[in-house]
Amino acid sequence: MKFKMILLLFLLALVVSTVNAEGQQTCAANLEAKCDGGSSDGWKGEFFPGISKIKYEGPTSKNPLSYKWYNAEEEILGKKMKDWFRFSVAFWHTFRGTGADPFGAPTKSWPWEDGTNSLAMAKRRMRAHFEFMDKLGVERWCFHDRDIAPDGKTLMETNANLDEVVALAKELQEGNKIKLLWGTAQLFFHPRYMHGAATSSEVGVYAYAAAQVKKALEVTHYLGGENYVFWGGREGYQSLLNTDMQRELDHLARFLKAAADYKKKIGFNGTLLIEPKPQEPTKHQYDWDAATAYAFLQKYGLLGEFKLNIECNHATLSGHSCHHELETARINGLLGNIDANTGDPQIGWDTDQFLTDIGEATLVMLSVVRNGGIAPGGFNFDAKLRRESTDVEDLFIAHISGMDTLARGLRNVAKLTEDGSLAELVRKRYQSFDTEIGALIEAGKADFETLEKKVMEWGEPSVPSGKQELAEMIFQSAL
Ligand code: XUL
Ligand code: CO
Repeated sequence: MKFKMILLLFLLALVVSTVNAEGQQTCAANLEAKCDGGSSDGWKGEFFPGISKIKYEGPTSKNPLSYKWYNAEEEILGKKMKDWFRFSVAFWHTFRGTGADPFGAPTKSWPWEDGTNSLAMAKRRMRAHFEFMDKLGVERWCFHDRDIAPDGKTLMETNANLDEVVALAKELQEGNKIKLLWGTAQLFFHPRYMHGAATSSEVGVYAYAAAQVKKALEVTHYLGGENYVFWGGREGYQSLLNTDMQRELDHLARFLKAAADYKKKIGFNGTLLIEPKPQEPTKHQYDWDAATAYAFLQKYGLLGEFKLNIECNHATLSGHSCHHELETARINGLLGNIDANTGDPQIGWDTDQFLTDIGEATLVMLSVVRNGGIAPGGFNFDAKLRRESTDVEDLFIAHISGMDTLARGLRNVAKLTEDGSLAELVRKRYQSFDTEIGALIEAGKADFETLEKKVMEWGEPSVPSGKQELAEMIFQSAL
């Protein structure tokens, strides 16, 4: 009996710490008083006193707090590096990530945190965030509504909390020449969204989600956001036995159409982006991958209203490479933004690590360069420190390393472009279509009778080597 009691208490503690640690988005009951906050956030001086502005020192530098490959103002392939990347810090990972996982408590205790989810704490955290970006030299950021401001007891109170923090963010943006890459609504943390938001079986939840997105679009617009993201974390199912998939997808389409209409109504010109992910937290998420999202947009007449935000770790979860997802988005005119991160080849879930693989970064940049860049999108570091990385300077090192890796990717693409042999290999591979009959086929003017006649005339076609190993050799030589 005693053992059962201890086990019950242990499980209860685990659930409470997991819920708090995952996001700390809800005011804990015992902190009610502090949740009301005060107007002053009670923090004086710098948040990162030992760290000065991060500078480019070149590849020979041994200083971990310097850029070795990312040189913001340097021109590569006709554009400044900073304009190719338009890097962004993800507020949720960098300033709300605690290191907690389903098996363990938070590991990070940043000096500016007071353990509450109060409004005063939200403001102090926002000031720390802007100092971080300024020192890093990153000019953009992204947020979820509930990362930056605490929930109130009613939607009205929650919106008022958000307005207060957003007003401070606007002031800090102007003072630091920092822009908002995108905003989004957090439609997955609160228990009301357990069956989904736009795809919930409950009409009240659908309506609540709509009200939340309405407000998130308004504040994103107010902050001059360049994009707005829809990641449907709980828009999916755990079992088809209790799910009306057709009805849920229809609801999702109605919801997105209403969002596109509201965007126009308030004069917001940012791009609306759908972020595909195959699963986690649901067993199946409706925006499985870029091709699924494309088919959905096409079916519901939403092409032209939305583009895609491709996240590398989501790509690998769906069984594709990041390069595949980027190319699928690119060739369909849907490449809108990149959530720059990577997964772990031995782990099956969304580890959200900073991308440090130079080969992968080069493939990513091949797509971006072919696309002519991704503005008004950018590279948002939807990536977090490992649980065991607990120094404040690790936040800087992680971003520097991610930026340097992508910068190396861009430099490698410049080498490949200058060399030209990879493009030439691909051109040659398809040159049989650069003929009269090839042109007819590509123009949709070659019927089967014409082609049969050609085969009678030509006989057996010649089939040359695909030269994959040569392509790989050329690619490797640029790394
Ligand atoms: C979750 C994820 C989200 C979205 C924004 O896997 O990537 O953080 O980027 O909601
Ligand atoms: Co993401």
